[in-house]
Amino acid sequence: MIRRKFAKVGLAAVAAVSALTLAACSSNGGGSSTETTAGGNGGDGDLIKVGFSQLGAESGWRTANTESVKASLTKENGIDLIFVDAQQKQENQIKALRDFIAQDVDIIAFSPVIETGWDEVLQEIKDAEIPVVLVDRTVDTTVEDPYVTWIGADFRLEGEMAGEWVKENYPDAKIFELQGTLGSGAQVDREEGFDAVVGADKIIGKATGNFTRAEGKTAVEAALQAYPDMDLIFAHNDDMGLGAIEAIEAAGKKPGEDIIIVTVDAVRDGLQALHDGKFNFVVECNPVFGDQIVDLVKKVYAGEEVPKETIVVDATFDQSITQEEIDARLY
Ligand code: GYE
Repeated sequence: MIRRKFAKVGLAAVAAVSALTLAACSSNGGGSSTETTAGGNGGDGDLIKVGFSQLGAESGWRTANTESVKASLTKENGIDLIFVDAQQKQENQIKALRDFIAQDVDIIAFSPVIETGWDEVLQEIKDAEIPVVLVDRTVDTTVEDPYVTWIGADFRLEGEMAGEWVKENYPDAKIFELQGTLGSGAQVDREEGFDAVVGADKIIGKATGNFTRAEGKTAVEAALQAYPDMDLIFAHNDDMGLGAIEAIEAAGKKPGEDIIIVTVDAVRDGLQALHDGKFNFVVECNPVFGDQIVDLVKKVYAGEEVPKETIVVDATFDQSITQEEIDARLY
């Protein structure tokens, strides 16, 4: 059977991200906990019951995305949210999805940790006739029409934008690529886009840091030994780039000067590192689209037409960024 890779950029509806005030909700401690929306009044009869399987709490991006989801999918907005954090484990996610089927939710929303391995559970969801709103990352499945709509970023374009800056500014760089979680849409597509622009021969080594600061640091410690002549790191997210800074400084080198660092996400800590001269270029990946998810959920529930894809638009930043710009950002 032909494998289909869904949620690739194509005839996408481009949606601008509207400003959203982040609620000061408590941060996600990472426990595989199930939470339901608090507050609200009266019976839940009119609310749309949404099971949301978040893949984890591995990065600043994910924390901001979770905050945005929780701030938007509220009873005030007509949603009864069941939120489950999978701690970056696919088996936890599959279990959460099955629990959502058992709870007979109206809509399932989820952000798949990796692209493959969903065939069975997606078929079960389909058999239960529960519509799926796919969030952030993509799936690669044999199931026909596995979701109604997908919202997320154009990861390939993000990789290409990073690559264009490197090609323009450091055409002879010896590049080490710090990959995100292997097999995730964000890793696969950023890598494809970046490598295609800079040329595979420019990349002297690759390793994964699983999108976390700690694993990014460990991977760069090893890379400094294995590839002593590397002079540029492309990290698939800010957190791993921040881990790289620690490893580089511990080795007595200057991040941003001895080793150029290019990252993706543009969370506040990443942009601060850029302003401080330790990162050199950052491609944005905006996590604040909870309000757009609500909009999609309501339309899907009402049986209205929705675009197959909604692309969250990204910008890029270099060291000319000001402190005021950083302070004004939502995440
Ligand atoms: O870039 C990274 C996170 O899927 C877009 O996941 C997301 C990525 C994001 O861990 O920081």
